[in-house]
Amino acid sequence: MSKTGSVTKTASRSARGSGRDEGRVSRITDAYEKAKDAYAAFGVDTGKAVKAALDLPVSVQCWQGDDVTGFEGADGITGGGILATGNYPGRARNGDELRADAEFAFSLIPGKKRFNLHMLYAEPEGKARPGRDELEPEHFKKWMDWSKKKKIPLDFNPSFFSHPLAARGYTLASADSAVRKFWIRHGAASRRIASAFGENQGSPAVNDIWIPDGSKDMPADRLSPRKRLRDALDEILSGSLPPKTITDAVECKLFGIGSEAYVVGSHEFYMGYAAAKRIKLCLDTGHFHPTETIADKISAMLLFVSGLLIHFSRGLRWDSDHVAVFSDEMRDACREARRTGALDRIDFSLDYFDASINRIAAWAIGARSLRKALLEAMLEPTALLVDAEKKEKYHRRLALMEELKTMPFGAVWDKLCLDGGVPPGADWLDLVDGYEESVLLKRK
Ligand code: RNT
Ligand code: ZN
Repeated sequence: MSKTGSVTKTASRSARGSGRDEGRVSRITDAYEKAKDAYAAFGVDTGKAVKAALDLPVSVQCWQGDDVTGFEGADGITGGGILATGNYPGRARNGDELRADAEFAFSLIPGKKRFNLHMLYAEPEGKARPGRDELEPEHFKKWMDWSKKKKIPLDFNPSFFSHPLAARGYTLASADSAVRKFWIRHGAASRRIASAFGENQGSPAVNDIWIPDGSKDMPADRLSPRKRLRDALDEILSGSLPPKTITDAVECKLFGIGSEAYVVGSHEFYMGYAAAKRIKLCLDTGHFHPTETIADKISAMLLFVSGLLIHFSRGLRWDSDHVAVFSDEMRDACREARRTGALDRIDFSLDYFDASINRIAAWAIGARSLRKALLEAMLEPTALLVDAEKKEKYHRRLALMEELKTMPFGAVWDKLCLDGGVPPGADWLDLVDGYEESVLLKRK
């Protein structure tokens, strides 16, 4: 490349990337002012909506940064139905790289962020690595220090997969009591670590229990594993920890790789369990039948569980973990979440892992999409819709819903990006290219 070419490229990168190019900013501001009037005609205050959307925390999943590998020396070997496919260069290989990548990704994602860790990402000192049932908060000291310094609260997950004791397909529901007890100790340890995160950050860390247990083919006994899972969960959750430090959640699933015929922790199982225990239920958008979406479940479940954790993912044929996008499902779920008026009981998070594209872009695509969907939800003139409904003017309700789809939403989104201090539009892509060149491609 010629010298001039490279200089021009760099200059345009930084101007577009920063979003501070004056012409660009004033074009965005002009478009926003017009959009503001258009929304005001429906009684919507765009300024308030932008602020409210920026204020909702989005929990970003650490595992997109390294293909759910973790730091146990597994080197890309996963199991228990967790399978990242693809071979894009630049995977984070240790905690420092993962933290650096996450920080860079955060600079592209507007609004409040949290970071979601798994037990696999412990960084114990010394040679002998403690077993997964022996891990303690001290093994996450680097994460906690980073979290405090960067003001990024942490969430957590026990890891019931990619482990020899998960190889037979059953963990907490295992008929082998030694296996089951190991995983019960693991689950209990994860809660103590999450609670330490909560203490450190001054707000609860969500600890989400998902297990892969299930059967490839039709089981003859569906009940016994479910009884064992119920009892194991009871044991794990019996440890009393200050509620201001930890929020317990359980995650259901329809099927996984190797558990096509039967999943112990199915939707009905955890729906019942979370309701009985008054804990949070995790709804992962990739964990239901292909035409089944989660939006309608939100208001139903909120009546019976303490709250919801939503994992935004994207099911595609056999996979439940494609990068989340601004889909009808995501938009419907965010709208429904807001309409319930219970946003304080709902945690928004991302759960996918794609190793075939730039991993930082994967983070940014999902998180920006989710923030967009939250903004769109905040911009809805819900009172108008409800009013039409109350008056049984259903044509009016439907017509308004249709009109709202073509509002100048993009202009408000760009303004949100500026207010959130991140690049508007597609400007962030050049920054990703720069980071790929200078950091990711140097990793061998
Ligand atoms: C798996 C669940 C679970 C995991 C993460 C890594 O199907 O969705 O949430 O994806 O914990
Ligand atoms: Zn999930």
